[in-house]
This record gives sequence, C-alpha cells and structure tokens, in this order.
Amino acid sequence: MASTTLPAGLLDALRQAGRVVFLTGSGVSAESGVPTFRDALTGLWARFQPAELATPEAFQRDPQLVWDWYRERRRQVAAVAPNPAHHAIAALEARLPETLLVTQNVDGLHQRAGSADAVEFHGNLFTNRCRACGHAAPQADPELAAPPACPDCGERMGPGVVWFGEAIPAQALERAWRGASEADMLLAIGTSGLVTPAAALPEVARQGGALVVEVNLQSTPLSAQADFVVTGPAALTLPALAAALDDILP
Ligand code: BV8
Ligand code: ZN
Repeated sequence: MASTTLPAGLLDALRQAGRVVFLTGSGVSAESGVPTFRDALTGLWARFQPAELATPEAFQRDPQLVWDWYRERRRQVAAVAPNPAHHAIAALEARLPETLLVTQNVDGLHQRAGSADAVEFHGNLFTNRCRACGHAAPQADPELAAPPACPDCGERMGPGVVWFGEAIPAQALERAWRGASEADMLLAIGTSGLVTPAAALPEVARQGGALVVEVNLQSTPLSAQADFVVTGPAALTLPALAAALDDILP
C-alpha cells in the first residue's frame, strides 16, 4: 500500500484536540464507486445540469424524470459498500474523546460503516419527504418505480434529499453550526467547498479558534483556510491517519 506522509504537527494537534468535527463530501464515497454529484450526470443524464434535476421546480415540472434519476442513484448506492475512508472515520470517532460527523453525502455509507450518528446535511437517498406537509418516511426499496403518495395529505412525495433552493433541515443545520463553532479541529474531507451553507462550516470553525485540515486529491476554495493539507485519496490518507493516531494514543 503506498505510504502516506502526514503533515508534521497534524498528529499532535489531533491528539490534543478535544472536539473534532469531520465534514465530508462526495470525495469520501468516490472509492466506493459512487459517482460524485457532477459525475452522476453522465450517460442518460449527461444532457442535464444538477440544477435541472436537483430542484423542487424540476420535480414539479417532471416528477417521473427526477424520480428516475434518484432511483438510478439508489440502485448504484445499494450495490456498493463503504470504503476504507468511511471505516477510518468510524474508527477515529471511536478513538477520539468527542467527535461530530457532518456529511453532505446522501448515500448513507457512513452509517453502513458504523458512524451511527452522522448529521446528514443534505438528507438521505433512502428516505422520502412530502414537500406539501413535511411527512417523511424511509424508502428502503431502491426499485420503487414512481413517487409514492403522501399517507398524510395525498400529495406526491419526493426523495428525502435537500434540493438547491431548499433549506437545510433545521436540526442538522443547528447541530453542524454549533459543532463547528465549538470545535478544536475540523477536517474537511473530499469536498470541493462549492455548495453553501455547508462550505461555510470550516470558516465557522476557524472563527471559533479551531484548526482546519483539508483532505482532498487537489486544492479547493477551502485550501486557503486550512492549517494542514493532506493530499491523496481519502481511502489511503484517512486509514494512515487513524493508524498513526493509534500508534501514539495510550
Ligand atoms: C440553500 C443533495 C437557502 C441533492 C445537494 C445561485 C443560484 C441559486 C442558488 C445558489 C446560488 N448561489 C448559491 C446558491 C445556494 C446553493 C448553492 O450552494 N449552489 C451552488 C451550486 C453554487 N445552495 C443551496 O441551494 C442550499 N440551500 O441555500 O437554501 C434557503 C434558506 C432558507 C429557506 C429556503 C432556502 C442547498 C444545497 C444542497 C444541494 N443538495 N445534494 C442530491 O444529492 O441530489 S449538494 C450536492 O453537491 C452534494 O450533496 C454535494 O454536497 C455537493 C457537491 O457535489 P460534488 O461536487 O460531487 O462533491 P463535492 O463538491 O463534495 O466535490 C468532490 C470533492 O472530492 C472534490 O474536491 C474532489 O477533489 C474530491 N475527491 C474526489 N475523489 C476523492 C476526493 N477527495 C479525496 N479522496 C478521493 N478519492
Ligand atoms: Zn404530505
């Protein structure tokens, strides 16, 4: 396995950090074979932009088309497994005194890797939500062919994800914002920092006095805010970080 050199000082800073926040984007799921958000628009969907499918207006305009895209993504995710990056984050959560995992991903892979309490900032593919009355329900069957009717109000339900132009679920926003502002360290992993308000969390952490670590294949708009940069695939760099921490923790 290629060795990963961790930036000098990172391990000590992680060991001394009391409260650690992990903020993940689709780069964490890339090595499970889940296309990143933009990659998901290939093949059948190549002719669309995210905003043409991942919005309430798109669902109003053509519910079946939008539903089919989410059904395809549910199938893809149901067929893959968490990768070493997800498992390393679960291992770090178990080893560190106080952690919070905030994910922008909707694939549920962190939970399948053992991160039981992930804050799903953008919702979850395997749930449905009624935008008319707020009724929400799990939707385990990736093959459901059409949007189900809301059992409470009869309106058509859509995927339980946060579309562009929709508000972040209040509890997720509150937990993530408070966690970042109180953090001693925030690790931004596999996110391009393009989508707001998630992209503001590293700055919220810095304002609160936290150290910011970026784990990514390449630099992003968040790199300028980072005290440490770990470059490489998360499925390599995060297990290396977890193993190195194990070596120095009692
Ligand atoms: C809101 C769920 C207000 C859906 C997602 C102009 C016009 C209109 C709107 C806006 C505008 N400007 C700003 C906005 C706001 C908008 C926004 O940010 N737009 C962007 C595009 C400019 N935001 C919103 O609308 C948000 N809501 O603002 O509400 C409001 C307030 C009150 C009341 C009403 C309204 C809601 C945003 C949520 C959108 N939903 N997902 C679905 O999945 O279908 S976001 C979606 O895109 C993903 O969840 C992800 O978070 C995001 C980015 O996707 P990707 O590019 O795939 O992933 P990422 O960016 O994380 O990049 C991958 C990274 O990983 C890269 O850096 C890559 O280098 C790295 N990587 C790759 N492989 C690896 C790796 N790193 C390590 N290892 C590897 N192996
Ligand atoms: Zn309803």
